[in-house]
Amino acid sequence: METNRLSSTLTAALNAQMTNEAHNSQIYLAYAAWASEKGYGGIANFLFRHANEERNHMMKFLEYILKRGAKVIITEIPGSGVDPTSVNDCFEKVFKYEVQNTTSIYNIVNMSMAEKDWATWNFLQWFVKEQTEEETMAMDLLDKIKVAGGPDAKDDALFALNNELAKTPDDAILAQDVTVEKP
Ligand code: OFO
Repeated sequence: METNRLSSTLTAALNAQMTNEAHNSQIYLAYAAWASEKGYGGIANFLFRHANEERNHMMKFLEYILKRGAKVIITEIPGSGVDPTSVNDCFEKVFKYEVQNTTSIYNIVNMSMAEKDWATWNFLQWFVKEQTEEETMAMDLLDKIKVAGGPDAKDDALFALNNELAKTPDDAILAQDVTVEKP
């Protein structure tokens, strides 16, 4: 008896997204190692934690494909590309990759809607929210580096930023969580 509840199109798209999440994890991992090598332990810690988050996202896609009775296909994970040239470049790249990932998630949302596969549509809403959070996190990073001097940030400003990021919470605050008391 056929128990697969995913179309072949969505199976391919969800498998590809599973690999995208693994790829993003590799990128955070590489940037964390780069930051650590440069002596930015706090920034490295922040990026290592995000590498784990992306790995968790990969697992969610894997589990969803399995739970819907479809085939998980594990492929090669692309490399992380070239190292950042500076902290500013690192944060700009993080933002760029997060936006790319959002676009990719939105494409699968569109596909699930076209197929009226509401289970997949519903599953993906968690990621829509997560990507909003991660884009906010990346924008916050860019704001912080901008205040520190952007591409011209001096060592003392980078030192302060490094210390701050070691303690920065993993989750950004979303607009829908804001109240008058807690703006
Ligand atoms: Fe998987 O959340 Fe970012 O990319």
